[in-house]
Amino acid sequence: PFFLLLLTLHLLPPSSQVYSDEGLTWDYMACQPEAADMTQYLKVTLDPPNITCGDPPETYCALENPYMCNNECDASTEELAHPPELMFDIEGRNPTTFWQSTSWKKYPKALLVNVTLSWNKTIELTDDIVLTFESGRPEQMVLEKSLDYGRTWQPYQFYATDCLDAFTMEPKTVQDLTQHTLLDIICTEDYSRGYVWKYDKTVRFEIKDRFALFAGPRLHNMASLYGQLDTTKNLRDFFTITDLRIRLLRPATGATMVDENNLSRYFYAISDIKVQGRCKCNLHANSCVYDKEKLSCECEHNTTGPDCGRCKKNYQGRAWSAGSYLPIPKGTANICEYAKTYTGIQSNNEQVLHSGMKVVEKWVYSQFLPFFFLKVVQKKRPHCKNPNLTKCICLISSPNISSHLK
Ligand SMILES: *[C@@H]1O[C@H](CO)[C@@H](O)[C@H](O)[C@H]1NC(C)=O
Ligand SMILES: *[C@@H]1O[C@H](CO)[C@@H](O)[C@H](O)[C@H]1NC(C)=O
Ligand SMILES: *[C@@H]1O[C@H](CO)[C@@H](O)[C@H](O)[C@H]1NC(C)=O
Ligand SMILES: *[C@@H]1O[C@H](CO)[C@@H](O)[C@H](O)[C@H]1NC(C)=O
Ligand SMILES: *[C@@H]1O[C@H](CO)[C@@H](O)[C@H](O)[C@H]1NC(C)=O
Ligand SMILES: *[C@@H]1O[C@H](CO)[C@@H](O)[C@H](O)[C@H]1NC(C)=O
Ligand SMILES: *[C@@H]1O[C@H](CO)[C@@H](O)[C@H](O)[C@H]1NC(C)=O
Ligand SMILES: [Ca+2]
Repeated sequence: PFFLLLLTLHLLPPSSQVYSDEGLTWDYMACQPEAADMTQYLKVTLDPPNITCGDPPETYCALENPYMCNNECDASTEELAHPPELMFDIEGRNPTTFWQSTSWKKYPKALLVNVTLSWNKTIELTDDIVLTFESGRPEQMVLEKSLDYGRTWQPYQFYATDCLDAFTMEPKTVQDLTQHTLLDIICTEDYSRGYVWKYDKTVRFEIKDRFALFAGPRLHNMASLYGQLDTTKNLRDFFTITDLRIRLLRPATGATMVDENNLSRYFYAISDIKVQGRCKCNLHANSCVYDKEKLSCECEHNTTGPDCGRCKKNYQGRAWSAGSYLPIPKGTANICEYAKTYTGIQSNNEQVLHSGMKVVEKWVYSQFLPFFFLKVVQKKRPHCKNPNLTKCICLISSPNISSHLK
């Protein structure tokens, strides 16, 4: 009777109908934190570290007018400094606040800058990444991502005025992607081409257009998207990051050739970066807390770890698995089940086992069940036919513990 308790602890996540900008939609309230502005929780690193303008102070010219060189950058004066934090401050200030690099003094040597954003936590993107440039948009840049805290990097998207010339890639747009090519990494000319100092200042990585390939143009069919995310690890991983890197490779140079006599016209300046997402908690947490400069999931279902990626000690009654969006809309919690683990006991009860079963790791004892049982590894499920095995659970990693009790 006790073991029934183990099997009925699932709290199914509710679903609800919500109004959004796009009208009435279903929002599946699986056990996951709300999406939020993730720029509040990141650490920004520049490479080279001393690439921010103003030390020593310098004047720079407007790109559209080489005779307007009265702009000053001075790191030691607050009003004239352009530190990296100004990419993440509250918008709506006039004039805008922005980070700015030193100018392209070493032309024709490339002006290369990496802006790296690190969360030290796995994040799932939920909306477009949007970079707003105060200067012209770069003529060449790459957005990269890491899924392993910055050890390895993969490109997310290439951006250039001329994709063939810059990266030997055919220019594409997100509209060229299909469900089958969604994971393709493309080079786009949508956000660099032409001289658009005053008008279009943003560079995007289009998350929503990619979601729409499964969820429909106005994201009305989120069920279809969640279904896909649940069953396709590659797709889930595509939208998951721990770090982002903006590799700035060539600044805006305007309509004309680079003016070698006035290199103070060429630099990078970014006024805002938007990254919307949620902590990845493997559908085992409803909230994510920011404490001591660190994001972590508030794990439920007897799971633990920064991403709720494993079962708590004494809750390893079966193998850990992520929660599931399926069946929609309720999902499945996949909680970790109680099983107190003793590692020290060398029992001689081995003879109670079927021949052909291999004992591994350790003896396991459940407080709820008044007997020992064994953790065993076997490809096929054992059948416990031996009438002498009255109190043996043959395969405790099965979710169906009760069916093994004879
Ligand atoms: C920045 O650092 C690099 C290498 O450490 C050095 O070569 C360069 O002169 C420095 N630039 C400035 C503006 O201080
Ligand atoms: C750059 O332009 C400014 C503004 O006209 C001018 O004063 C300066 O001499 C120019 N620099 C060079 C090297 O031509
Ligand atoms: C920027 O990052 C890339 C890899 O992501 C690395 O190869 C490069 O050395 C870094 N630094 C600069 C200044 O580009
Ligand atoms: C990242 O988080 C881990 C804990 O999950 C912590 O031990 C580590 O110091 C953090 N690293 C940085 C660079 O903050
Ligand atoms: C184990 O998980 C269940 C279901 O989430 C929860 O009710 C219970 O409190 C958890 N137990 C512990 C010790 O965390
Ligand atoms: C069960 O145990 C009895 C006596 O302990 C023994 O005679 C019998 O052969 C055993 N049955 C099997 C299938 O091992
Ligand atoms: C779980 O146990 C029940 C009852 O013994 C059985 O009908 C069902 O097929 C089992 N499910 C699995 C996945 O083994
Ligand atoms: Ca700003």
